[in-house]
Amino acid sequence: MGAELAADEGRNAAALAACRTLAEELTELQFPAPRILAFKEGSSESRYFVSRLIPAHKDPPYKQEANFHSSKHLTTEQWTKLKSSFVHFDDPSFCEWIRNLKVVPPEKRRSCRRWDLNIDLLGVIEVDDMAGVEQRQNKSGGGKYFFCSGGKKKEVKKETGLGLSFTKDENFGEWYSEVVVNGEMIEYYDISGCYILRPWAISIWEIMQTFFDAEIKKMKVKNCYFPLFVSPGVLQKEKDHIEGFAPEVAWVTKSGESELEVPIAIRPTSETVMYPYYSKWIRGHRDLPLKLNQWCNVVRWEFSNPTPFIRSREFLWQEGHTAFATKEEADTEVLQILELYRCIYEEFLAIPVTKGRKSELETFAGGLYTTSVEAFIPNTGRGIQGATSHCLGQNFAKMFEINFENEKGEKGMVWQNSWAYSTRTIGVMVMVHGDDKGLVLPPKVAALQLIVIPVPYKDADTQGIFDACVATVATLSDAGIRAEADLRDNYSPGWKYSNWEMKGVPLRIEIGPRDLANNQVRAVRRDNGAKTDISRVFLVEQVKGMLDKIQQNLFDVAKQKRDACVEVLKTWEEFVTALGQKKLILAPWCDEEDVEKDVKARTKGDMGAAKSLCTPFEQPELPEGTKCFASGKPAKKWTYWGRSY
Ligand code: 87F
Repeated sequence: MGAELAADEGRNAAALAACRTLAEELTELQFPAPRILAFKEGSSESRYFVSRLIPAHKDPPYKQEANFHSSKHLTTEQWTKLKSSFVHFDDPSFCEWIRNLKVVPPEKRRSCRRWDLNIDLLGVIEVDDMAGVEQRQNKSGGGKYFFCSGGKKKEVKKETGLGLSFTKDENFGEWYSEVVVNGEMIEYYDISGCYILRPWAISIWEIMQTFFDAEIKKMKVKNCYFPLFVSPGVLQKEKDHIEGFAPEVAWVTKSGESELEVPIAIRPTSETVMYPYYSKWIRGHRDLPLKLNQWCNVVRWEFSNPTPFIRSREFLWQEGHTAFATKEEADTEVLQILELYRCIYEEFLAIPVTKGRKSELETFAGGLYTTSVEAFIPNTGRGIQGATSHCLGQNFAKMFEINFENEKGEKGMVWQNSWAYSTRTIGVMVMVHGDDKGLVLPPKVAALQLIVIPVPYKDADTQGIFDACVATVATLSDAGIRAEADLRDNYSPGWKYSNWEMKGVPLRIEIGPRDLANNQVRAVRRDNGAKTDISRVFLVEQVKGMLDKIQQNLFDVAKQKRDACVEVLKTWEEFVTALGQKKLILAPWCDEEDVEKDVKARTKGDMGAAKSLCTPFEQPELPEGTKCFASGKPAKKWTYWGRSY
């Protein structure tokens, strides 16, 4: 057990030792020995742990009992004491004590092979044990420690409570973390910044993938798969471009106990993996264009605030890499792909985006120019890059010697593009549409577009109602609607309503005795709660119509909210005020890199600096003599600015 702990300060060492003694006393007769868990602030472990404690003191008694079996036996007084000992994850004192632990992270604790096992054991934490820890903590005068005893792993009762403990408006960050878990999109994992994508999320990804894959195939793009690993040699070749990204590259340095002779990198993107082979495969003009795409995972070892889907250390994406004989062909493709990205956001995810060009500072260092679709999250007032389509020019062709011979026998260098969208799309969708009841899925991407729930009151013809539910699903499925019935007999209709609302299913159909008698069903929309009775005679048309309306309404509402945040302004004072009000700013700009750097420097702070998001292709009129909002020099274009993810 000792090997599982490390503390680098006397005070912490003493506190941890006291904690260890207590754990030993309490589990004296148990085998194997107890383990003590000490978490780093903000690590996925601490988050996982705390997310199981914090809801507990806010939840109704039945939920508390489900999480902490022995809480049933507590007196009111003991309850009060216990509740007051929990601290909020975002409470500074909580952060402070976690910081005080100064625990050596798992990577460095060579002897601890099973950090994951510890997490697994979190389910056995008992209220009585916690009380014991509290006592000892007072004596030692150290921080607070949580421990759980190993060995006697108990079944944790399935959580029965529904609902979210945070609202979207009051605590957006916590709301998001909770909604992606309770909506069954992700599960936290014991490596910070890595998340399990559950079927509910993957099905959304697959629907977008099916669309995009078919579209790029129409453009004659072919799928391929290149290895996950990158040799340091080729990575070095691109060193000018990789320079800024270097800290994010993850390396494999060992196999078993032996050090690799040459460490290998894990792809953060595949330019350096693919282009040496483009050089080999492209010889003459007949080998062009070469248009390849791969659906894969990439790893970027981010250090700032990991967020499921939005900023994770491993994510899924498609990366397209194409090579052409002429710049014109490359230019055309950049925009064709960007249009597909707009389509994914606006038509599938019902999220309004702006197409535009990135500033010099925000352009991919290896590229010639970068275009993007940009979304906006009104709650946080932050812009978010939705997807990028780059024209790489001939930079990589030079580096990797991707040359070809044209019809006249002259040597030329290829023109290249690269483009990608990732699972970030799903996070943006959750942030934009989710509400205080949970996820809200646009029908076009929902694995399940409609859920049928039987509502059998006492003495009702239960079998008749169940049969009507099954028949309704059959009719809808035959018409191509993704529908299922929730016929579980261990949950009440009310529980099922909340459960499917949490998961964001766009439309719910309830069938009760009255509906059965009238040959109708009741439809309830997830987006606005509207209830409509539908005759079973017109079921398919009506449901199709409603799903279309929901899709459109989600987009319209999201657009209204985004547009309400746009502030068109012309001066620095207005800019600073608007930034403070979480606005998406459209301002005239001189388009100079130094001025953007200056804007960043002048807006630096806790919330992060403002930067240019994009110069929209659709430009409002720029009257002669308009000045740049930041430098006062003549403005060249209207550009969107704001804080961003
Ligand atoms: C992180 C580590 C190493 C972004 C990185 O956008 C390298 C990189 O090159 C890196 N993060 N990038 C830029 C990626 C550019 C480009 N790659 C292909 C795309 C689209 C798909």
